[in-house]
Amino acid sequence: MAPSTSANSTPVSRPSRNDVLFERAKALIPGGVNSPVRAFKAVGGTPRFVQRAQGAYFWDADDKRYIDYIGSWGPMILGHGHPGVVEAVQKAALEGFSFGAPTEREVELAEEIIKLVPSIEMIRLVSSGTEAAMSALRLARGATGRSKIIKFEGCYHGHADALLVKAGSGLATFGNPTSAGVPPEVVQHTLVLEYNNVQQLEEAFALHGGELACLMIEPIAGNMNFVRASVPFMKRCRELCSQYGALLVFDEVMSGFRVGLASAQGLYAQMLPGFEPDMTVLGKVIGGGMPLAAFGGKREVMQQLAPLGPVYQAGTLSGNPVATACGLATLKELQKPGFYEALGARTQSLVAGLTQAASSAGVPFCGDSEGGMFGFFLMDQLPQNYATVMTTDSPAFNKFFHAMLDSGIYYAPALYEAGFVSAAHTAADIEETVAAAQRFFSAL
Ligand code: KE4
Repeated sequence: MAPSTSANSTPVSRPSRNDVLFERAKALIPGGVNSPVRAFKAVGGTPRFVQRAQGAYFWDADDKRYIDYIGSWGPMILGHGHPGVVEAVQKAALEGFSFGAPTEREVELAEEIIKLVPSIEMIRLVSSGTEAAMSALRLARGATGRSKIIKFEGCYHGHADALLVKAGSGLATFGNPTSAGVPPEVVQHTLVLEYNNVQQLEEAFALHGGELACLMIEPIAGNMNFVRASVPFMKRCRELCSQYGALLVFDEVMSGFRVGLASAQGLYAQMLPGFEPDMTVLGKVIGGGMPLAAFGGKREVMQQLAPLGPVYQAGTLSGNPVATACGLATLKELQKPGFYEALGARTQSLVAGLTQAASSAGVPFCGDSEGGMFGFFLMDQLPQNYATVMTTDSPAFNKFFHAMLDSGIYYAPALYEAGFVSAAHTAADIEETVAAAQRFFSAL
């Protein structure tokens, strides 16, 4: 609350502009937000309305500064307002906002992504991760002539109907919708399994393998905070997909170019020689904060897409000329020598500092990170699946979240979300963050 003085000069507290804006927004926009997680429903309190951002920081409607560990949920890997990216976007905007016609920059971005992701031979640009995952799913079904798919509890692939599914009551039963408005028959082909459960995976393929179009997975699951697919589990995903002719689809919307230049698939290729997915879904970082996502894979699959093949997919703003300029400028910066080494070390220092702060106060705490993506849990051991993640003491998390927010540290407003460090975060920012956590944990 920002105090002010009334006529009799006694200080009166003026409502926060965040509160005022939130009330205005709630009257016009469902929940006052354009994406549910922004509403702070999981943690309570008033969302911070961002007025401006620069580098590792943003300033809210009360002009309070926060160290930003969300970075638009992943895209802002360089930090906000990187000069090279701003310049590229400004130049592109002056040349035209949208044409609905092919441009050279779409070709350049396709070339750049294909150069950096060897498993991708052809790629289609779209405007959001949801659109990319939905299109990849349709393509997998069209290319295989099969309807059934496997996804995993705790993995989020955007809000396309067929992917808004929770686990059924067993292997034989397929998913139930997680959202109203999704008819059960739309998800009847979606089988939801437990992440990292090899036995369940084997059983599902034994039962349904010949009917499976694809298995879609977040290789590092940022939608249940930060859970890695174990190497044995990922090895079996690859082997079983190959054995039964299902496509292995990596949803790297969050992990793509965030965990490393070769994305998560590059990490698994180091541990499983020759490993690669059949299709990859990308977003966030490749747009640098502008609406741009993509899906790509082997030529023989991708050529099933219209206008070449029978699988229809389209988009007015696909490959938008301003968004592609933003994405290209971002990818250019990521390839500079030492970029990920420095980013990874900075992120690791954050997780190590937070863990130390908690453990020195006797608070159960563990965390993990890869590149510029991290997660932490108020528990002793890193969870391996969604059910374990959700055993987190959420009131305790919410208390931590708000204490950090009050200290000007902005984490994801939900315990099942990952966090992100940018190249703009400094050692001093990490020290400030860890100090705030130390104050909180030692006061418990
Ligand atoms: P979008 O449609 O939100 O661009 O992307 C959907 C999506 C697909 N796949 C993965 C692995 C994702 O993480 C996402 C979106 N991530 C969320 C954060 N958990 C975006 C934040 C939001 O929904 O507002």
